[in-house]
Amino acid sequence: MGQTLTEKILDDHLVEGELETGEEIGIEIDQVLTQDTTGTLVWLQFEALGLDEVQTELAAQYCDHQTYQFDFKNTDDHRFLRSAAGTFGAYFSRPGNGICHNVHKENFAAPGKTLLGSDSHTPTPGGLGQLAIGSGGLDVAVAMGGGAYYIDMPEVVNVRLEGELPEWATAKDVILEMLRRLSVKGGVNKIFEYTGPGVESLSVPERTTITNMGTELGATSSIFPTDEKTEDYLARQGREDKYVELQPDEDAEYDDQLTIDLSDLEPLIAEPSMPDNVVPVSEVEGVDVDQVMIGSCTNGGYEDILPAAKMLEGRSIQPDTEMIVAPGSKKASEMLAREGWTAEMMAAGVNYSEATCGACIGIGHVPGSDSVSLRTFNRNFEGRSGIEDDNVYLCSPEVATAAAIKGEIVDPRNLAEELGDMEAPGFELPDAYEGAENDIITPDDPVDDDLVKGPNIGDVPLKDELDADLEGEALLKMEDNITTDHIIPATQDILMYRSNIPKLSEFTLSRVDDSFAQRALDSDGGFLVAGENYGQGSSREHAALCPMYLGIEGVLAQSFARIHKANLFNFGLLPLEIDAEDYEQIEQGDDIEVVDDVAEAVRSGQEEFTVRVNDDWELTATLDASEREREILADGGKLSHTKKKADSGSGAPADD
Ligand code: MIC
Ligand code: SF4
Repeated sequence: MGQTLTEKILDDHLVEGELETGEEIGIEIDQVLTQDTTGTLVWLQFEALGLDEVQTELAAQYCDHQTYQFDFKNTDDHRFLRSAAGTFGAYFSRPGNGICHNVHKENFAAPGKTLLGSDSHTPTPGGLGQLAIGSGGLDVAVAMGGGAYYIDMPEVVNVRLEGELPEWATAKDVILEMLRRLSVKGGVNKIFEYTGPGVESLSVPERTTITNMGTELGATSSIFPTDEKTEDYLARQGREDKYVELQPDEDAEYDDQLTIDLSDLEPLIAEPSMPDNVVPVSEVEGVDVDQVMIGSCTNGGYEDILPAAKMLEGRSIQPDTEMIVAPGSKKASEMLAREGWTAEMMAAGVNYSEATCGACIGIGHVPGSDSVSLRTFNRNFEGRSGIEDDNVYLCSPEVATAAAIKGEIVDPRNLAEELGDMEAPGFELPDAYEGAENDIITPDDPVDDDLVKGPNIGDVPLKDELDADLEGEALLKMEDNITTDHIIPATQDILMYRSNIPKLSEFTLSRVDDSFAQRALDSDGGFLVAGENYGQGSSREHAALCPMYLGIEGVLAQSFARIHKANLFNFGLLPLEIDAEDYEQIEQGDDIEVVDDVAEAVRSGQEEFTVRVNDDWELTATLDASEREREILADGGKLSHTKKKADSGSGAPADD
């Protein structure tokens, strides 16, 4: 039987298990990436594991999320990260050099290689045939130390692309169409493999817009085959030697299949406040727009900003609409500046930002109260922009720019007709990706060779082994699709404590209930209760670590998002699945007791647990975990588990 492209790459990297859907597999990791807000913990954990040198082919540390350095704590984090990269042997991309996914794509992404990153949009280089996966930071630290990365073998879904995109429809509309059809839960434990005749009509940057935002489907990864377009793209970066031809076998068998005819697509938009609230732009025409932003790891490339610049040439944006362009990389910025496009955009009224994530997580350009913001980003979770009750729409650069020109949401096809002289800008690659050559410090030429820790950089807390008795109050009951942005928001006031867990924990779930952290500290243990898809969104392991620090013992949810569930294991919190009826019946404040000898049951492979509520009624909860995950959980998390194994001589720190 033939293999899918995913299976081929996994097969090449398999160190444990078999490629059978749902079975746990261990794979070797070739490249890792981390960024500033998850990276500090990655390196502190790397240090705590007693590791002293990066073992992967390549490791890259980016400083991209909080580059404005409003507070010395951010600057100290960046200095620590530079020192860690220098000390342990990673590339260091300086603050302001751009978003990790964009800079990685421009400099290091390689077809056929595996990439693990402590950021949920790590799958971006799937657009050029790399198998890239997002994970919690501790998994990245272990992989960087030479350990395997473990996942349940995902279902591989074939997305067959046919036809070609019509004018004004873009790659963003392809992924918005996927979200419209499948929802933010539709990709959990799946890898989307794009095939079919439509693939060759898409350039690599268009493909990476699709693979990047596959994360919003909850997918483990997304990947395209490679072809002349991939080779040409790498050649423009001066990296043609990295090209490898990769295709699925003709008789490959997929777990599922869907077809998108590109020629049927039209400009789409995700309405507030979920990326899957997708409708045709024509349905929401006329909504007044206060702010337009082009940028992010989804649509912040040179090739994404160029269409906006072309649309704006010789025109002005509306006086009551602000438009901000935040390029994804300094290279893109430098190229656009050298070609004169930056000046064109400025002349049209655009504010030009440094290359940063920034506004995507509410750092800068926070929308005004009761206002509408159109963004080319990938997430519009409520409050993520920095203000509660925000109205953030997600769309392509073309739709965003049309709104800035008109001052309201408009289908760009209608605007073009109205203006008479605005052509569809199309999609164009630069002849050569050149610029920002001075902003990556190589491991061969490091600036520092010793760790530099400012006063805000603390230690990583450890948890004790799992107890036999687990009981406590249901401290918070939450609905479906709770994001890690709800659990630990990433806005500036909070983000600066990413390396200071006691302080950061004070903000845990504050967006849901601001009395939660104190109530958790005051109680002796306790549980969280949630609906479906708990922990979707960002990979931030702080969303498990902070509840752990506050004494939370476990989470009872209808279902979990993949990365967050792995993080719960990594920090020793028991993730139990419950059914919809029991979820309805449990109330906040109820007493929860897991009846069995929990430590023993977890280690022995028990799947069903009896949970007694208020000493009054019982429910059955399920623990879906591999043997490895059970050991980690019972030992009090992955750090304790790995240390324990090393102390007992049963494995090198990096063995798991
Ligand atoms: C995000 O888009 O939410 C982030 C900020 O990039 C996160 C990482 C983080 O929380 O630092 C992610 O996607 O993993
Ligand atoms: Fe940065 Fe936003 Fe991309 Fe996350 S989604 S990496 S915050 S640009």
